[in-house]
Amino acid sequence: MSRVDEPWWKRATIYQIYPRSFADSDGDGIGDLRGIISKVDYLAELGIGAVWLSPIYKSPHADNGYDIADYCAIDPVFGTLDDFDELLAALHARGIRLIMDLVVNHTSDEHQWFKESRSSKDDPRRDWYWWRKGRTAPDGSSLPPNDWGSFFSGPAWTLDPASGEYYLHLFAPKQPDLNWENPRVRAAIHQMMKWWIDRGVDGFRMDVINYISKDPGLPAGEPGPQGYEDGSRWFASGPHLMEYLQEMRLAVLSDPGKELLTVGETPMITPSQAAQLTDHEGPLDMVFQFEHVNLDQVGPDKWELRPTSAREVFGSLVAWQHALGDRGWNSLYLSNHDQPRQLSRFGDERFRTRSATALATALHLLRGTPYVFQGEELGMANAPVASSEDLYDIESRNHFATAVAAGSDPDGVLEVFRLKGRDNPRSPMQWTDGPHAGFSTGRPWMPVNPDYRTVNAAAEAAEEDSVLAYYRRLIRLRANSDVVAHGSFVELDAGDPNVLAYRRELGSESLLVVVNLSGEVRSIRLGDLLPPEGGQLELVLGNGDASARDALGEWEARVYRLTS
Ligand code: ISL
Repeated sequence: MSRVDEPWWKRATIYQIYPRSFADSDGDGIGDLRGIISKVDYLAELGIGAVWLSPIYKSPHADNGYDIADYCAIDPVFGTLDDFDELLAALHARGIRLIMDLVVNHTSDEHQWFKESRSSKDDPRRDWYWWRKGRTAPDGSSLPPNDWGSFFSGPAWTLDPASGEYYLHLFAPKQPDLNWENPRVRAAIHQMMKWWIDRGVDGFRMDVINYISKDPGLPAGEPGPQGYEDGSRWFASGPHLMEYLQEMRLAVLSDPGKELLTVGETPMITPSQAAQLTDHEGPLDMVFQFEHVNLDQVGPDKWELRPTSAREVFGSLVAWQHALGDRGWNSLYLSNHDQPRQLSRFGDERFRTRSATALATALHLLRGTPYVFQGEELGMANAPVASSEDLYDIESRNHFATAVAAGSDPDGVLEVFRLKGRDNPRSPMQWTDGPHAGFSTGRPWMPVNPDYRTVNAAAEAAEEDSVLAYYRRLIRLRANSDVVAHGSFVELDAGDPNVLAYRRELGSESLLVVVNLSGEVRSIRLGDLLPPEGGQLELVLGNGDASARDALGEWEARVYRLTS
């Protein structure tokens, strides 16, 4: 396949920026667009092909911007539309595309649409949201229409006293769900997306996009956490999902001259559903599935945890390699703004550089598109949580209050947040060893991780064997390699469950990847990992000295090109 007719996102690495924590230009302690502009050369040097920019739209920030009050306005805390246009031009000038975060399962309750919808039962926008009468309890009191729980604790319904009706919010009460059954809602979203495309953006990451089609009866769910029902069987991947996404693709995303990327965030999606959404006729290019990042969850309660390991995580990712094969396309990620930092969760801070680069090697050379969450390329670790004062995320703050009120030990709840809370990845980017790690000249909205004095971009840019230097090499290897972008995936048995081994093959080209996903030395038999026709091994990338042919050091990763 020539480079001309391949989709650009099969060769690119995509970098997620959480604007609040990336770079602050005006000293208010919150990252902003001009801060990102000041870092575009850093992004270009990293070699990424696109930026996924988490929400920058007008918002009351109940959920750090995933509660949008105006889809076509930049929130003043992040800057202006002129700043946005300047950032877009600066990225494009460096060959970097920009993917916007599309949050359209819900709006903010401060969006004009919701204000009108709530104003009266007869308002033309009433059915732009899910309004329902409540039930009556035996004692005559009012109950929500069903017992679905919110992802952010409490019920998924809030009573509007003025109308006596309840509105649905799968997340916070300040995030009312849009009613996608209504064609006027869909048309308004399409119009907004076209507005951003006309402004020059290169695609969308679609927030919980498989929640937009719900069973209109909103039936009772299964027993869920905190005594509420888990309604996900009725709101995830509902009856009209394919229809709504195909309609969106035709209406907005099919301009052949634009090569727009669509990546859907799809919690609970199965491999067959993902293949249907992302195959050649599918409406999306790829999806974020959650199997590997939920292996540590027991049942429907996110906070009921069990131990997991890097090997188990990659076992799941390998299964998805087979499941999508050449039918669909995988997003490859281990962390993001909702997931703990992969070094702390799946790696080993005692082997920081080795384990950070081992995880990256194992992930990036799989078949799919890799995503790097800001700071991952530095080996940044989870933000410390000493007390409930260190909880900033609405999901964690609500759960902490609910769990402690129900009698849970506060320290036990904090320990669970240290393992799975969404504050873990959100501490400010660590640029230098100076005040506030060079993130801001003011007091950051969230403390910088104290390890910034040694873990920072400036220090690592100067070191040949730093995590940053390795990521630059790894990202360029993918960008310049047809076999990584387009090759098949061949799973191998390295003879040790802690060693991940696979080949990527395209015609006569073949890469062999072997990674020790543990903190112990492991023996391997490289000869057993060659294809039937054999071949010579040429080391093209590694995080160790590769001196022992048949033994991998702790967290050692090697990539060989096979030559006949
Ligand atoms: O917390 C999670 C990871 O375990 C998920 O439940 C996450 O909340 C879910 O994937 C939805 O995430 C997206 O939508 C939310 C927003 O809070 C997240 O930041 C966003 O990524 C509501 O918009």
